[in-house]
Amino acid sequence: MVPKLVTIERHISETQRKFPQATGEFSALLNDIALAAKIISREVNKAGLVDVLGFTGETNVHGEQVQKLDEYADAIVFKALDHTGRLCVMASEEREDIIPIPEKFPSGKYALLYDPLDGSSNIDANVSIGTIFSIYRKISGGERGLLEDCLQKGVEQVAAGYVIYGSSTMLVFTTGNGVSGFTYDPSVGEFLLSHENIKIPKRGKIYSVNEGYYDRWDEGMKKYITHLKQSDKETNRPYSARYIGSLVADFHRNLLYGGIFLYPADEKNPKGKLRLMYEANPLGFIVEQAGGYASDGQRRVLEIEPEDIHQRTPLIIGSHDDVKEAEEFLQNKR
Ligand code: P6P
Repeated sequence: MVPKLVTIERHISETQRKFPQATGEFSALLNDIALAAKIISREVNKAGLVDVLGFTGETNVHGEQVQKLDEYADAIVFKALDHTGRLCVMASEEREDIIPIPEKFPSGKYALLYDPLDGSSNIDANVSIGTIFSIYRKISGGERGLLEDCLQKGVEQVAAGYVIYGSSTMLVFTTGNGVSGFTYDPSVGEFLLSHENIKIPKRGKIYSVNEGYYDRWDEGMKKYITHLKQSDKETNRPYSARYIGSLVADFHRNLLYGGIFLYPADEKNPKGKLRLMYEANPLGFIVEQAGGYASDGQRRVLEIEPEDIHQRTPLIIGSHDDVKEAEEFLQNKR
């Protein structure tokens, strides 16, 4: 029997029949992103063989050493999307300011924010890394996009997704009608539907946090992690500790198996380490569409009013009941 071969185009056209507000624009935009993912995947998968490893000697806007693959992925995403006429503006983790669409190309209806290669410090160790993206509708007047098109609350996203470059390359995204996962088949050069309508278990038994920072945490965080380590048959405790140190990989495992990922505020990072606009918001949109929840410890991440495209936020994300329980500890209610 020939398996049902559902490509991204077919899946979106079938979805948009059920949800008329989804437009063909999404198909095209997500296919442009899929093209970038295919090219980045090729480079990531041969990184050990070709001289794309090693530092460029430059640092990015955050003062972090930039690996060649970071720059490469950033440029690939930009080049795959700059001429399509679907975007009015872009913003990238690798670039200080918003990225205008070149005048020679038409401007479109959407703004794209992206982290071209998250977890890139793990490249040399062959650990899974990822690309994360977030899409908003243009809200500013005039033809070309502006900063305000990029600085919208997470609840305003119209689509979000990530690519995980692991044992296989997967594209996981939502357009607000559930979460779908596509696995790349290099032999045909297509992403094929492999995980339809992903739902995260309401409660998991995995927790993901860098416990090396224990001494920097506040009391609520220390009590929560201690709580997870105590045995309790009813709530499946003790939980198992799983921490890859690559956000997309940790998030993806918890999305499929259930669990909670925490990168809280601490003495050294009062706003946490992760970025709101191109890490917390897109993953927050995805996890909520899958039945989970994302918080900064005090409130829903998607409700945070952004002030800067690179602003950081604490991120507690994963199974709904786990994140809600963590909030109780972090708000010192337990
Ligand atoms: P730490 C990778 O550098 C990253 O940005 C995320 O992918 C990951 O979740 C986090 O930082 C790991 O940070 O402080 O635990 O090494």
